[in-house]
Amino acid sequence: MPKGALIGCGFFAQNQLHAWGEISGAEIVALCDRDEARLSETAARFGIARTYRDVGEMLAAEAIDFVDIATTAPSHRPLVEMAARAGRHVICQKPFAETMEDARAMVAAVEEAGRVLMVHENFRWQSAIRRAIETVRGGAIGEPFFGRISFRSGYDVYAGQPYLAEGERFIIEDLGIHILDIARAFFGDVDRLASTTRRVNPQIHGEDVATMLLSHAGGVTSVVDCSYATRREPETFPQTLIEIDGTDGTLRLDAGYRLTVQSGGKENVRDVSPPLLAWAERPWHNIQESVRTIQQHFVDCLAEGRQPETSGADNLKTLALVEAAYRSAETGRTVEIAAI
Ligand code: NAD
Ligand code: 89V
Repeated sequence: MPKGALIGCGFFAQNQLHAWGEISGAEIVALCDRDEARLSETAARFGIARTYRDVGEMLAAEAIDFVDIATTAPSHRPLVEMAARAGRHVICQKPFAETMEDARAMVAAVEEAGRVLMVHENFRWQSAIRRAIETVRGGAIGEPFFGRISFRSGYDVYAGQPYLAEGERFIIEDLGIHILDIARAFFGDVDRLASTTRRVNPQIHGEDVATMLLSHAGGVTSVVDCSYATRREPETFPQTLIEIDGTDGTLRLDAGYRLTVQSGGKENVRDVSPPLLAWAERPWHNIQESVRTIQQHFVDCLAEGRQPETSGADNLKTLALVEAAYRSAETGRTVEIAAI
């Protein structure tokens, strides 16, 4: 059974460790964090005895097959490159990198080492979104020609993740990245993107509202809109709402995980609420379930010798959309994705 080590015992890593406890075919045997308090608390909570404050020391001492990097983006490139040099497979949290240069270097390093690199891009793995993707791919609404993928909320994300209020970039890099990735999962590669951004909350440094218009290579036009400044009831955090028009019908994923397909004069409405895992809590249970699913996917890919759907190479295409969105908002121009 593959053995792994998790690096970064912070806010979100707790979900990853709970999920590892339920995944068959892999085991986390060591933990690393520079912060002694977080490291020892997490080690005690999950009963993992082997702990390190230094990643190099851990890689030298532990006979592990993979590392699960749960740190924030600035540390990703050095950590991924160290793991690649040590011949380990890698899962790395999103945002994979702050620049395309760093992202390409990480993909090249792991490829050169002949190992697997997956980005923990989990939103497309949420069960409700998966059901919608399968429905569209199965042809239920014919050929899609329009999509709107929308995430609007007033939830206080800064309480759990204070760094989100501090960066020059916020919503596109942190949350929009997931929503752009969902647009790619539905409609494929993107040729051009135009966007606008705005900061509504004066207490933060980056943008908390972004609206993006995507022209997909296959002919679909999609709108990806994100906001953490939307005060409405019911609060829908962290649900992504979806509407897709196809040549034969429409699909809607509405608030409350209600999936509606209208086609051929018929309407089918399903409740696609995610299960509440034993360790999960509302409203995060949607995201928490997807963590287990994506980590299981990684383990399955290792066992079967195939590339993960959200591989490092795949994620370069999502990151290019993030870069394009910032560039377009700054210049007021439509950006060709091939130029990123
Ligand atoms: P955090 O700041 O709470 O935790 C990060 C931890 O990493 C800290 O304890 C820090 O000490 C440790 N660390 C940083 N660099 C290190 C290094 N070089 N060696 C050892 N330890 C190191 O951050 P977080 O909120 O848990 O976010 C982590 C990542 O998870 C971010 O990239 C964030 O975007 C992502 N995230 C993803 C989701 C999702 O649904 N996929 C949700 C929330 C957060
Ligand atoms: O999923 C994430 O990356 C989180 C949040 C949902 C708060 O945006 O940072």
